[in-house]
Amino acid sequence: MMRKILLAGVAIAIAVARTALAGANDYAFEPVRAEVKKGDGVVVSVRLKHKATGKSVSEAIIVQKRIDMSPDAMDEMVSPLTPVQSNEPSVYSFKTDLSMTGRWLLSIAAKVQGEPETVVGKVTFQAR
Ligand SMILES: [Cu+2]
Repeated sequence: MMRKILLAGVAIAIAVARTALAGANDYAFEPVRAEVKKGDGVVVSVRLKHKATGKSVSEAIIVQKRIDMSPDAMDEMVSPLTPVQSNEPSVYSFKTDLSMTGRWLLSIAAKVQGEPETVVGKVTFQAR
């Protein structure tokens, strides 16, 4: 009897731990195309995915965004981002000016339905 109660307690503890682990890390932003043309009015697009299921996540609300050349040691080289309409609901697109060839890092934070934590992503784009 005691043993059964103990086992039930362990099972509950594991279930609670699993729930706590599920969170913002279950999601990932991926580039739609990691290579873009250098220039003004370039569109960069990322797709939001639920890692475990591989399903695309739509209707996320982008709460923060920044693109800079930190991968090429130019953190101060920042460009503004303007959201633009994308062809797919799970693709989030932004118009920006990539004035220099090299690597640009898009840092993005989003609110996903049913997920209390803010989902963050870092996606590198190569401007050519
Ligand atoms: Cu630069």
